[in-house]
Amino acid sequence: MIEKLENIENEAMEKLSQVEELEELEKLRVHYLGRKGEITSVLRSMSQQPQEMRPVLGQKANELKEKIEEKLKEKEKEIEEKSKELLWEKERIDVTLPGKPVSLGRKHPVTLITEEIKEIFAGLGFRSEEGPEIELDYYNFEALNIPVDHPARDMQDSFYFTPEILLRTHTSPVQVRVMEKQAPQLPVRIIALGKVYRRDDDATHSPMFQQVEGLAVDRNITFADLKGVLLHFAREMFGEEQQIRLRPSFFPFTEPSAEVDIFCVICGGEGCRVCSHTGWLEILGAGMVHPRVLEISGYNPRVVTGFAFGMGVERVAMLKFGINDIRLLYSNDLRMIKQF
Ligand code: FA5
Repeated sequence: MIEKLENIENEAMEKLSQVEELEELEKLRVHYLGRKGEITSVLRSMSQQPQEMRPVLGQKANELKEKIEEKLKEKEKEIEEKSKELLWEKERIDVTLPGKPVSLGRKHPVTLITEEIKEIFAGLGFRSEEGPEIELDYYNFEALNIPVDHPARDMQDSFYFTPEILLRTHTSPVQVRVMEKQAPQLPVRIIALGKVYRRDDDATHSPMFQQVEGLAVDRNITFADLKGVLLHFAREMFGEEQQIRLRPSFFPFTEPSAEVDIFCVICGGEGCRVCSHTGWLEILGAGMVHPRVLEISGYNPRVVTGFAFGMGVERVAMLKFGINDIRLLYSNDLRMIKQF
């Protein structure tokens, strides 16, 4: 019997030391210590042993039982630790790996220029106004003294919804809307920034583009004030040395009128695609507000005068950043935007 117990012990210890999974461990527990297990059966058969042997055998069997229980516990702990380590190994974060870069959003070049324009004119006392992009024919054309047979009114040049409603072709209608609201109070000194739409499409003309309208109405405003404001703007935007050039022009809502060019900083005046090989790029139209427009908007043209201008924001951005095709600004190409 003693020998049998020793055999059980040897076998159990060997098997237990080889176990690697909890399931196997449980099987061994049942095999040795369960109700029908080997130790249990030894203890049960005790009554068949000689009387004097029973205490020794009992003690030995119990000692073995305890030894196996202890080994089971030890093994269980060992297996659990090991599986935790494996899990940790699998889920471990390798802090030495290079990180995934998070790319930051940034402002579009037209937004950057818009903000700068607002700041420059705010410094001269011009407040910002807004007008609708979907405009009435009345404000876009009629109130601006643009006659019915003017080419801009042609379906080929403007986007119409109905004969009376269209996408505004310039920001000048805001002039009339602001004066109507404010008349007869003086002075009027506003800029209006926003999108405008035309049937245009080439390297310097986009079907949707942005304009800044400027308007100043007061007593004794002269053409020299207009020129001074525009020169100040050009130098703030492009540097102290910047030159501007005024060319006589025509707009039905200003008299006299001019177009203003900026010295082409892209080619340094030598001539390139942006400036159509002239060394100058037209950025705005301007003039003294036409007496008829003042009158329609509620001001007395015998008492007040005013100047107005309408500038292409993309043209300013192209010159400032050296962009040679306006379409790049609206291509939605992140490689382009990331450069600013
Ligand atoms: C006008 O739109 C007038 N309303 C400007 C004005 C306002 C004159 C107040 C007098 C008094 P014009 O069509 O020339 O004028 O356009 C003004 C500027 O917008 C141009 O000098 C140019 O810089 C820009 N521009 C015109 N068409 C486009 C286009 N398709 N894409 C980008 N910029 C354009």
